[in-house]
Amino acid sequence: MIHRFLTGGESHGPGLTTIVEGFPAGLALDVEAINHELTRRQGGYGRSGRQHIERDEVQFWGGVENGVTTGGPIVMQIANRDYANFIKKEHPRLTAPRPGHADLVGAIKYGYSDMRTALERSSARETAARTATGALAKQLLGQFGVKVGSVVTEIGGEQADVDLSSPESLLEATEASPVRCPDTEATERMKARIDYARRTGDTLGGVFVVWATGLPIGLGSYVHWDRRLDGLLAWAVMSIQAIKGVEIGEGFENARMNGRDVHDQIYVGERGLERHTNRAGGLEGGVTNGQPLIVRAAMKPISTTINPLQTVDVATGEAASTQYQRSDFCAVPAAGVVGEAMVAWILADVLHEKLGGDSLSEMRARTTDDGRPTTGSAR
Ligand code: EPS
Repeated sequence: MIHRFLTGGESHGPGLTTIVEGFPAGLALDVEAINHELTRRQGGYGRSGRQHIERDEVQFWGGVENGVTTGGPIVMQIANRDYANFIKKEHPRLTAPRPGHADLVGAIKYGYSDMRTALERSSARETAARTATGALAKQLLGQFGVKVGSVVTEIGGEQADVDLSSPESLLEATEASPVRCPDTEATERMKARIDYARRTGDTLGGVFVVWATGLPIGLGSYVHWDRRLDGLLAWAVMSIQAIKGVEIGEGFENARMNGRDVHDQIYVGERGLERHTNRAGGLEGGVTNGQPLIVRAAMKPISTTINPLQTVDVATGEAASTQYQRSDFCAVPAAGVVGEAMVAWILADVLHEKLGGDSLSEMRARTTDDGRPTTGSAR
């Protein structure tokens, strides 16, 4: 991969830092747009009170001069406002691990006597840093006509009927929905389901779809396993906290159907080679095929529940109940925004790989006037 990024920081530490390496020089950054992505991630019905404390904004500490990337490592920081509250209080040792969280495995792996240390770094607070990173990637992709968005299609078993055939048309309705679902009737059902979970001291997961449009044919490769774009996308999206399943296109449904009904048949249309369907989700052989990219992800319910779960206090060896820590009831709408960030990150990388160059102008030199790569013809 050409691009790399690392994040550092804890949920209740002073803040989060991201270092982005390999990004091209010469990209004029829209900082407001990055902050807008951070605000989108903070929203969604069912979030915890923590989001009333935080007001995520990015500060640049390197790699940008007069608002333009230099090609050097881009260093971004996001402050944790809750840090000031956190350090004022005593925090009892956490010794009764929450099933489903990293509490137990983290404490055993790193030898902590207080599981809070595992909680702090494993927390999904870290996704704020990923979102800022993905916002950079989105801006690079935007230079080449690629758009990335997401929709929530399911929360707590409440499903929406969402037509993904021209995903950009869903943007307005999605952003207007408090659960980021373009189906207004399903939005109400999802909200009611979240209200019920809140009343019963429970949490919910769900499903979201990340889409990308404007992708040229030929990003990714089939020549090696670690260059297949479907694998890279699954890796990136699966790495998001609480994501337990990733599907490209209609992956699982296709597995139950006949091949003749699954494969997206090709014909010559107004825009050249066209397809009647997009069940492959925009990838064939781990390579973009010019159709919209469709990546679906399943998020498990948040593992911190008001009504306790059975556990063991590892300090005493006795049976115990989990202690409630402030948390979200449902973070699927926010996870969709993080999913966009991770998908954008991977797509920006394979686009840079395709076009080459150390600067935006060198990348542009390999494109036509409408931003498409100059290479790539079957004849
Ligand atoms: C999280 C627990 C909660 C969430 C947090 C993720 O933190 P707190 O205990 O401070 O309320 O709010 O998510 C964020 C802070 C965020 O910005 O998304 C966890 O355990 O993963």
